[in-house]
Amino acid sequence: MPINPGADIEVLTLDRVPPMAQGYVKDLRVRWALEEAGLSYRESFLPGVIGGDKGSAHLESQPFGQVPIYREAGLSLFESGAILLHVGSKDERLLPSDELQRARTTAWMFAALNSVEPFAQSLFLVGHVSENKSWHDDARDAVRPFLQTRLKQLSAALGDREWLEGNFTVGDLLMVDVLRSIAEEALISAHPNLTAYVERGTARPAFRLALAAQLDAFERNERETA
Ligand SMILES: N[C@@H](CCC(=O)N[C@@H](CS)C(=O)NCC(=O)O)C(=O)O
Repeated sequence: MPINPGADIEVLTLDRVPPMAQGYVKDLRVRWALEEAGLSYRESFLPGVIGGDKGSAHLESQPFGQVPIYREAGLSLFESGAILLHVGSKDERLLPSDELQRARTTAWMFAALNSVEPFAQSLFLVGHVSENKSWHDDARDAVRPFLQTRLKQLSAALGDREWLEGNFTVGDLLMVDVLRSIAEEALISAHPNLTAYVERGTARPAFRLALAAQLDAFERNERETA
């Protein structure tokens, strides 16, 4: 339901990415939150490759030349965390209106973005840039323990709860999206409660719709420019 070319909310993403990144571009988080909230949005696509130079219009909206970008009635936002705080503020199921619960939810958002994602991305980046180098395995071996420690700590913090704080919130949405992007499956499967947590998150209808929308868009863009 939420994709609607006439919607006020606009989500901008790259028009194409390599196959291995499809399904993992961070506009997915925004699409997922909008689906959870039942808010309609339209999609727009920016030219450019990951890591490549971006045009000045793109840099004006996102100083680092990245996506997602979110627009709505005079507001232009970058950084997926900031966008999810904004979308969450429209639906108290995603970001509780109770002050204390909202503060705890926000802490988990920062935890996902600041305490877990940097290690997940380092492992990916190191693996990627060292792909054809003799030090590939050594580089990954050096980074992996940091992520393993974080996952062990997260697993202990989650325990046998369904979600991080009572009900599903944008804190869970971000954490699940970070965890599902970890390239080495074994790191997650070492913790059955994290495996189950990611499965619960990605089984949500809103996640399924968001993923399908992102994959459809890349397929459509490729077909149109073929
Ligand atoms: N901290 C940013 C990271 C966004 C990000 O990593 N975007 C990637 C796609 S998933 C991107 O746009 N890469 C293009 C580039 O860096 O050139 C956020 O959470 O919004």
